[in-house]
Amino acid sequence: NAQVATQFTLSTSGENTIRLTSDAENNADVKFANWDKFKFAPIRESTVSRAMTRRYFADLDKYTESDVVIVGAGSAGLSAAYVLAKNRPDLKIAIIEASVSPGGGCWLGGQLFSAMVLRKPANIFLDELDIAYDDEGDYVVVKHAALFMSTLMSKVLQFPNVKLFNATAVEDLITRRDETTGELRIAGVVTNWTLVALNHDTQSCMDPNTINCNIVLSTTGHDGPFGAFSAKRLESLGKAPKDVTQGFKPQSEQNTTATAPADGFQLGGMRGLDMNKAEDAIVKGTREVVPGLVIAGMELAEVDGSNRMGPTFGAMALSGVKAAEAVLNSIDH
Ligand code: AHZ
Repeated sequence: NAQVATQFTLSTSGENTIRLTSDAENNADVKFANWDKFKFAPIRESTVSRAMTRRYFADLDKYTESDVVIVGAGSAGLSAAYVLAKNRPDLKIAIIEASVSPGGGCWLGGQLFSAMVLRKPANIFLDELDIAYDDEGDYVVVKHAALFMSTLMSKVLQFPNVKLFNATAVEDLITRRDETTGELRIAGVVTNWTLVALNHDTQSCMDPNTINCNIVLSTTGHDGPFGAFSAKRLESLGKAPKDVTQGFKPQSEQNTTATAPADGFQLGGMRGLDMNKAEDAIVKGTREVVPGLVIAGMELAEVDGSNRMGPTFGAMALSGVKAAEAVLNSIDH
């Protein structure tokens, strides 16, 4: 008997039942619920308020000391969050996203087109997430960028050790100077509701909130109202990245003993579009830029002066994977 029956019970009365029966021989036989008798379970309004606020403030309390803070929930930040949360359930991972809707620039492939291109070997990450694609040889195509983003986001949000605080902007970094070495270290982030952060000019001072952590992973994309935030803060601190002073160079050409120029650090600034150069440079350049701060994704192009890649997304996923490695390396050593 090829009959398949699915039953969704909407109330315990047994009357409000949706029964969907598909019969291979007689096509679909759909029996609808008795909607006249339909009724939700009762609730008091304050119960809804408490259900939300109690959990939110418990999360704020819990994550105010985090192991990792990820700034920006775009493709790079969420890819890193996935790898970190999956491999290290012992870590508390807070994701701070300025927008109400997380996902960054990864809801469309490019312009207004749905399909999303990733160059190999980034398909390995799609396999890990169980996302289907067309294999076109050197590259693969996911039928809709939103399929990639929604799958990634849904997996990240299900990890018990991850909390996403959206509609919240990082507006500064917590910095500490090591008393013996004099070295500057990033020790957390300064946050505010995004709507407040956008209105500092129109309101009297509204002080921010803070989160301390062992390491910040900044993935705020390229320059914009909030974007490239940590890179710009580093510049204002006159703080040179650890490996390069200006412009991305292949590892072999990097002067690892380079120090900040006397007049401070200048951002490289994102350069013009070159898919072949850009994606390799972002993945290779992903690193702990200064102690306590890993930068990944397109924000790195602002630091290193590397090219933009436009609508190919493999580098965002794999930069996230490499960033997770850099975060763990920093935490464990
Ligand atoms: O809202 C931003 C977005 O979701 C968020 N964000 C930016 N500044 C923030 C701040 N505090 C909290 N100060 C902040 N959140 O960071 C997210 C960045 O996502 P994204 O998709 O823009 O960056 P990405 O590096 O993950 O991916 C970039 C993909 C590319 S490449 C490219 C090009 O070459 O032109 N364009 C895009 C969008």
